[in-house]
Amino acid sequence: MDSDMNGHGNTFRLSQQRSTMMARPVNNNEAYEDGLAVKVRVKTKKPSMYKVLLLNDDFTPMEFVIYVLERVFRKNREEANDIMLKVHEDGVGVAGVYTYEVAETKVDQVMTLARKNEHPLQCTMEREE
Ligand code: TYC
Repeated sequence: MDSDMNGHGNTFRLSQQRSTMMARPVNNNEAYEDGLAVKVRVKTKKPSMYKVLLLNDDFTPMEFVIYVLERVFRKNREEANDIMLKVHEDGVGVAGVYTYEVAETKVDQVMTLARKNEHPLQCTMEREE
């Protein structure tokens, strides 16, 4: 055996010549038994996803919320308008769904823009089930 598939279409070459005294790659792609490399399955996990939520208030102008949705969440005018109205009517709405650090950055960007413009707009994140 000198190669194997990892289930994702990648071929790994497994060396049978590596002595037990030589440096080994530090990953989970190979296990060693009597100096022989054996392919092992690597468990991967999808990252948790986080909803970034906008909260309604009575003072932030609708146009500012639309601007935030376009600028921070890359929505087009129509999408931004729909999300803004949803928040206005229901009290809360999803601006987008991202991995943890991206969601955190978007929340920071919204809060910074809101503060700079002296609007009480609130933005939070919540893990998606
Ligand atoms: N309710 C606000 C108004 O009537 C508009 C608004 C929408 C504010 C969404 C915040 O997240 C928000 N001007």
